[in-house]
Amino acid sequence: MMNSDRDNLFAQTLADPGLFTFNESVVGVFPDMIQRSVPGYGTVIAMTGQLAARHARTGSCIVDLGCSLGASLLAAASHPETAGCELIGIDNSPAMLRQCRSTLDKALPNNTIRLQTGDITEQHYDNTCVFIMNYTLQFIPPNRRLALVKKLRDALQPGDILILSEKIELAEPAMNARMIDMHHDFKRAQGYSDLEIANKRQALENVLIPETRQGHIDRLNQAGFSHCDVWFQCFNFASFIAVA
Ligand code: GEK
Repeated sequence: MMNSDRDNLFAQTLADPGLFTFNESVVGVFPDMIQRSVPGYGTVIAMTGQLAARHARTGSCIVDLGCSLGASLLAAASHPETAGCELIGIDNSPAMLRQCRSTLDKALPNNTIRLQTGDITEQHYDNTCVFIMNYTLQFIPPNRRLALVKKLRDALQPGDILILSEKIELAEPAMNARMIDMHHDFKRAQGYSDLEIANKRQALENVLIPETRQGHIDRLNQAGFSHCDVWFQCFNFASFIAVA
């Protein structure tokens, strides 16, 4: 794991909880926060690198959408098969990308990874073999998700892939409630207090909008992907592979 301050952003009762944003204070604790909040995160990032390596095509791009501090880019770059590809990270938080640049340069001096500040729904994409979108589509307004996924599909050749990881909702309400409880148990076991868990939940309300596994699979098919399935799930966090 990258070095990181401990996340205690939600440890106090919040007078004005506001909406969750990816600002400087989040950036400082981000690696600790995501590791202790997303069950299976380390596995997903490592396997993302492996999947990117298997699908790397020389002369094309591997693009990480919502790259945050570049964990997936580093995982991809650690495989020699990706050396013939251009690695690109896109994020709309300038604070996040500043820290990402310094993290990447420390870990991989002389790297040629390109970082772009911008909204992933507004970019033009082409000549890509692997799109990585780990825990980012959930922050895009639902009515803009299909257009984005279609754009990604159109920039891929048959056999190329999209790796998509998301917090999901379970179709059956009782099972959904159980999964949420299991996730909260995980966070408690990671040292978060009940107050922190409740505050974070409130801050993410209407900001992080999860969908069901089937909802994601239907959209991927509708966007023109030929095959898709879940390759990893831990509680209510799932990772999909969609093959163009
Ligand atoms: C990881 N993938 O470590 N355009 C660009 N970036 C965006 C947008 C947008 N419209 N909306 C949100 N972001 C990373 C983790 S974090 C997930 C991804 C989380 C960015 C936002 O700035 C943040 O860096 C990232 O998407 C989501 O595997 O914090 O739960």
